Amino acid sequence: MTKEMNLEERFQAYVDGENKVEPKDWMPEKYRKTLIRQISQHAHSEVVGMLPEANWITRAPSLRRKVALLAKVQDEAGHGLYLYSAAETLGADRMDMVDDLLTGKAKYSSIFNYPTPTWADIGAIGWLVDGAAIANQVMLCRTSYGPYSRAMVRICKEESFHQRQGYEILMTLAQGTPEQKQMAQDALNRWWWPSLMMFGPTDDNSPNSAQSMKWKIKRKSNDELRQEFIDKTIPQAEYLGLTVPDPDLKWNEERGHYDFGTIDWAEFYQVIKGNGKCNKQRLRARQEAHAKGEWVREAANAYAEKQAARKAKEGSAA
Ligand code: BYC
Repeated sequence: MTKEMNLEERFQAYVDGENKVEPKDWMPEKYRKTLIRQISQHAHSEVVGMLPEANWITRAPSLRRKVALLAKVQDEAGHGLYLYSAAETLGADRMDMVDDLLTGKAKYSSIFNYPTPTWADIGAIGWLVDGAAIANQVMLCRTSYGPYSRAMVRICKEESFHQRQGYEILMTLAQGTPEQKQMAQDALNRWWWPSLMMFGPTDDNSPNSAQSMKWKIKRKSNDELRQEFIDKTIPQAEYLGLTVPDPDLKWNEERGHYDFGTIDWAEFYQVIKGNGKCNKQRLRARQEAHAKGEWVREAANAYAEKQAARKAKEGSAA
């Protein structure tokens, strides 16, 4: 690096050299803000993402299914915590982030605003939603911000178990009675298109992508990841004997990828504006959980204050 390079150029050269940015390193303010935005949205998604599945814990069809689902939902709480911590390393305040979620100011993934009317939806979430999350998060393991990339390595390992858990539920249903197979098909019909929306708007409508790719926060574009997910998932649907609800879906020999139909972007923007089927229900559930946890926060703060007072006393006595 030459001496004449300004800070931003040095930063870009550092990132281009595949070096990880750590919390105390200098970084452009916009890089920091972009990461706080993305990581906090990701954390909120994990926390809200517990709700559609938690809805089925008490109704899981067997003890084995219940244990696996319980473990998955607990993992998601853990992912939320790693991610809030990663955002804190950038100077974000956890209570502010939580407030932004509870007041509806912050975004979280559109996918969690859809209902889970049957047990097959739990299979579809694991297979498709966690499958889409893995496609997105494998590239985030190589994101330029160190704490985020390290959190992602651990999260991806757990997501792989989640995906298998969901696929196995659907495999059992798909090999069951005609009614069970229909249940699996209906869940695929409900979750297919919303899963494709998880990757975000098309590249030409994604305001944040170009800069995030330049800074290597994102390593692949929304459209690239969506295509990878589709190519990987269609053979899995065929193995289940289920039909993806897209009449335009066709293997394109020339491109070496599946062509697919048009995503309903009007629906996507309605959902992220707060007008999806379950947005209000999800926020209400988070607000209620937060209110019920008040005594835990109070107790934790009281303990922390007591410890701090004891340390101060010991310090002054020494
Ligand atoms: N839903 O310029 P773009 C999980 C927003 S949780 C809602 O392309 P970016 C799991 C976007 O935020 C999965 N909003 O943005 C948990 C931006 O709005 P602002 C969550 C969306 O950031 C439990 C605007 O649209 N995964 O795995 O470059 C159970 C323009 O978009 C969505 C992550 O969060 C959406 N789908 O790219 C099971 C991964 N898409 O902030 C599973 C980390 C876009 O400008 N995040 N928007 O107002 C990312 O990789 C990126 O943030 C995105 C979007 C690919 C999502």
